[in-house]
Amino acid sequence: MSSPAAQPGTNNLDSFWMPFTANRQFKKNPRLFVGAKDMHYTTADGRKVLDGTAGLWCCNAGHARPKIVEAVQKQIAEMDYAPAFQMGHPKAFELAARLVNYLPKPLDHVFFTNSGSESVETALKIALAYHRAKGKGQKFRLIGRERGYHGVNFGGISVGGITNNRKFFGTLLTGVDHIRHTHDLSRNAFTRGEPEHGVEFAEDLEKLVALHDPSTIAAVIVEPVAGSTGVLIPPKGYLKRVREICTKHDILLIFDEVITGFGRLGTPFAVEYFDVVPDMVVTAKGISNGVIPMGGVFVSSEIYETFMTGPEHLIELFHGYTYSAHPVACAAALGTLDTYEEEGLLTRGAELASYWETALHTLKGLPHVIDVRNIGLIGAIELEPIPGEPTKRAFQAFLDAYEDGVLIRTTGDIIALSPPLIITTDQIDEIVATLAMVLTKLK
Ligand code: PXG
Repeated sequence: MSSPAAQPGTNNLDSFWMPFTANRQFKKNPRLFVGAKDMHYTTADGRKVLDGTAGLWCCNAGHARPKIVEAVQKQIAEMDYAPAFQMGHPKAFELAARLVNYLPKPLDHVFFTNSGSESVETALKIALAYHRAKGKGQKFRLIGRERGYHGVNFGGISVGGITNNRKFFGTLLTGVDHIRHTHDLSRNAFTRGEPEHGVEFAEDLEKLVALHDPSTIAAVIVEPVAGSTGVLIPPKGYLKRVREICTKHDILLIFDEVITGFGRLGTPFAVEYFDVVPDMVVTAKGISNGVIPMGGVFVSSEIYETFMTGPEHLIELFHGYTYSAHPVACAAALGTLDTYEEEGLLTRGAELASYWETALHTLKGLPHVIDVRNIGLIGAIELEPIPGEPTKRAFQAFLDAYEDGVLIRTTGDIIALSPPLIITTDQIDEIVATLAMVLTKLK
C-alpha cells in the first residue's frame, strides 16, 4: 500500500467513485475545476469556463458571492453545530420565517433537510403520516410520473420515472403508480414557453383514481417543469387540472421544486408562475445557492396543524436529520436570500426570458436539432440520437462545449441549460454562439 503522501493531489484519481459519472472515461481524461467566481469556473489548466448550468442547477446567484461567503465564514467561527433535535438556534427560525414569505399563505411551515433527495423522502413520509393522523391510514399509495426525477433514495426512485435510476435497485416501494409524461414532440416541437397540446395527459390521474379508488391514494408528486429528464415543460392548463383532480379526491399534491424553486422561472417558485398551489413544495439547491448542502419541504398550515395535537411533551413527527437546519447551512441560506433580494434575482429571469428565448431558438435548423424549448431561464436543445448509440451525440457536444469554454449539461440526447440568474445578455449570446459552433461541427 502506498502512503497518501506518495500520491498527492490529482495524481491519484482512482479512489473516488464519482456519482452519475462515466468513471473510467473521466479518469482517462479528467475535467477538474479549481476555482469559481460569478459566472465562471476556472479549470485546473487555467482556462475560464462560462457556467451555463449554475453548477448543477443550484448556484442561482452565481459563484463566490461576497454576502454568502462572509455569512458562512462568520457562522463557522461563531457556532459550528447545534443539536437539531430538542434544541434550536436562532438562524433556523429566522430562515424559516423569511422563506415562507416566498410562497402563498397556506404554505407557511418548512421542514429542513440536506438535499433534494431527503426533501422528497420527507414529503412522502409526511403525506402518509398526515392521512394516518386524519384517520385515513388506508390512503397509502403514492403517484409519480414517467420521466420524473425525485432524487436517488428509495422513495424518490419509486415515484420517479427514469428507468436506469430504478431497474438496478430491486423492488422499490410498493403501492406506487405513475401517470404518463407530457413530452410530445410530434405536436409541440419548437414551442416557445408552455406547449399548446397535452392538457389531456392530466386525465391519467383520473384513470388511476378509478383503478385504485381514491380512498387508497395519499399523494401525487410532480416536478412543475421536469428538469433532469431533459426539460419537459407542462402543457398549458395541465398543472391546474392535476390540482383539481387531487382536490376532488382528497389527494395531497406535492410539487418538487428542487430545480424550479428560487427564481429559475422568473418567479420565486413555480407555484406562482403557474398559479397553482400544491399542499407541499420540495426544495433544495438554490435555497443555499449550492454553497452548503441544504433542502426543505414547505407544508400547508393544514398539514402542520394536523400534527400539532396530542400531549405537548410528545414528538409530533418521528423524522429528521442530524444536520436538519445546520447552522452553517442556515447562514449560507440567509446570505443567499440577502443576495437574491438585493439584486432582484428571483424575478430577474422574467426580465431575461424573452432575450433568452429568442437567442436559443436561433439554433433551430442546425444539424441534428429536433427541438428547442424554453421557459424562464431554462432551455433545452434536443438532438436526434446516433442510431444504435443513444446519448453519444449529446455527450460529444458537452465535451466540445467544455473545450470551447462553456459548461452545459446533457441527459440522453438533450442539452439542458440553466445559467445563474446573474447572467448578462452578452453571456447569453456567448453560450448560444458556442453551441451553434459545436452543433455545426458535430457528427
Ligand atoms: N428532485 C428534483 C426535481 C431534482 O432535480 C432532486 C430531487 C434530488 O436532489 P439532490 O440534492 O438529492 O441531488 C433533484 C436533483 C441535472 C441534475 O443535471 C439534476 C439534479 C441533480 C444533479 C444533476 O439534471 N437534480
